[in-house]
Amino acid sequence: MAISRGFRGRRVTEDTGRVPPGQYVTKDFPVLSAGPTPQTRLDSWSFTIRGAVEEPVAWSWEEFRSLPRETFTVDIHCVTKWTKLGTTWSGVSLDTLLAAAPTEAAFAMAFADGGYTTNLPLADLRGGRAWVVDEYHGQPLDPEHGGPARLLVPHLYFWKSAKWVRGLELRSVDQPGFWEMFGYHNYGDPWREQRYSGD
Ligand SMILES: Nc1nc2c(c(=O)[nH]1)N[C@H]1C(S)=C(S)[C@@H](COP(=O)(O)O)O[C@H]1N2
Ligand SMILES: [Mo]
Repeated sequence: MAISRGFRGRRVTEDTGRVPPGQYVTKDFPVLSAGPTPQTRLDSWSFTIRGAVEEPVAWSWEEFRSLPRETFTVDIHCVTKWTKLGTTWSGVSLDTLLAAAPTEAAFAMAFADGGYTTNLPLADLRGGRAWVVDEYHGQPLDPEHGGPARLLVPHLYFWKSAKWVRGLELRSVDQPGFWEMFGYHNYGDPWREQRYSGD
């Protein structure tokens, strides 16, 4: 049987430097949700930064859409071992959002419609490494992939990229989010294979 070159996984080998240990490359975009896809009307959507801030700050959908935007291409890595290379997103940098909420806090809990949460060091949301995205490859983000807007933190495993994100609660003390409470690693660096607590 003839096997076409494209099916032998050469691409995986070529891109070895881009694929973290234990991951395989997929062209699909799997959907992984712990519950049903919430339906949030844009006129009742907001993104809020609250908690350890002087004043909570919130953006309506219109306000969010008028913030300075970035389009960027990154690789994403799911703890279930798929990696998707070269995904292009548009949205607002967390640097832009956090600039409106001066804080001494070192941690954030992202919260989302449907009740999902995930915890991150605030430092990982700064430095041009994290966004709230609402477009994928030039189209509005599909609800099943987190639309209208999701967190995107591509340098950590994809469970840290909360779909249907509605805000951040800033905290001086770190606490585990949804999957972190169920045994996922607290930090989740794919290059160090921090999949489960104890890794
Ligand atoms: N709100 C919410 N965000 C979530 C999840 C979820 O269940 N609910 N699953 C996480 C996990 S485990 C992964 S791998 C990615 C999957 O995103 P996708 O469905 O767009 O591939 O979303 C993350 N964000
Ligand atoms: Mo995941």
